[in-house]
Amino acid sequence: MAISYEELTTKHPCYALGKKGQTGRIHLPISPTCNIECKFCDRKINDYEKRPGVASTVIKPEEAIGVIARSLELCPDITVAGIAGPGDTLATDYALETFRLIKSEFPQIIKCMSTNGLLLPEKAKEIIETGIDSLTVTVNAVDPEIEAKLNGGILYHGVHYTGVEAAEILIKNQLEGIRLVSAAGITVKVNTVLVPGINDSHIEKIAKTVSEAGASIYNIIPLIPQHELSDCRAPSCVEIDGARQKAEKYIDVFRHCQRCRADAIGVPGEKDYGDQIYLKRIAHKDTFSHG
Ligand code: CLF
Ligand code: SF4
Repeated sequence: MAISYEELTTKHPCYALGKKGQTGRIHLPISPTCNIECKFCDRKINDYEKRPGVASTVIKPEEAIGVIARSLELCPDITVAGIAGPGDTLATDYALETFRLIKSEFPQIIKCMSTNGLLLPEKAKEIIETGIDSLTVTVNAVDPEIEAKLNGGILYHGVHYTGVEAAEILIKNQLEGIRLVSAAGITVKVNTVLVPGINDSHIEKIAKTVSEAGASIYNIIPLIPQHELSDCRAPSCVEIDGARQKAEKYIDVFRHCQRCRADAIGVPGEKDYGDQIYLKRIAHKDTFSHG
């Protein structure tokens, strides 16, 4: 049985309501490839950028166990093992394979998975059987016309779809997947990248729709302009706060997101141990986040 939402709010740093959580998470950079084309995403392997989609290296499922053991020694506050990239966790089988290993080696660790949701309906049964405790789905729009401005295309069952057609498939699968997974008792969090001028007046609709589908908590992540959306601007603090207040009418809102790298280790927003476990990180550069 997956850990309850109530328990997650005290044991999982990304489900903390009110003040920032004090527990830690380890991100395992297991999933190398992606099956959709977010226009703000620039996936990279490097040591210096601090944002989702970036990792120093990609590791194999069997390497994850040693990585977790070393991380727990360095940071005993870690309660969560998350997989959030650098690509999509369902585009390959590595993430679910890794979670099965974690379940037998570290049964006390919360298993947290993040996905774009394209393959969620067909993988829901396996996710439930694997014993995932918390699932994040990134939903940037529930209107295909808006989603098409944020995502160029999808590769779905060997066919490349683009524009509104791609967006319709993606949104349908995300919502159906959220329904299936949440109905099995797994807590679902939804992340939305807030992009001024594209989805900023659509946040209320997303929050209402995902809440009705079964999501428990919502995380609005400010865009860091890059890639095809490099001409967009980042939302201001006032805009982010306004969006959160609108969403809160329908669903609990998480407010402490740190826009983590796919190989972050430690308590979010505090010391990061990733450079002691993975490759050495040599510099820092501000960039974008997709959650
Ligand atoms: Fe990682 Fe994401 Fe799990 Fe957290 S991060 S897979 S839910 S363990 Fe957390 Fe980092 Fe924000 Fe993500 S602070 S980017 S919301
Ligand atoms: Fe894939 Fe995530 Fe990048 Fe979107 S943001 S293209 S889901 S890796």
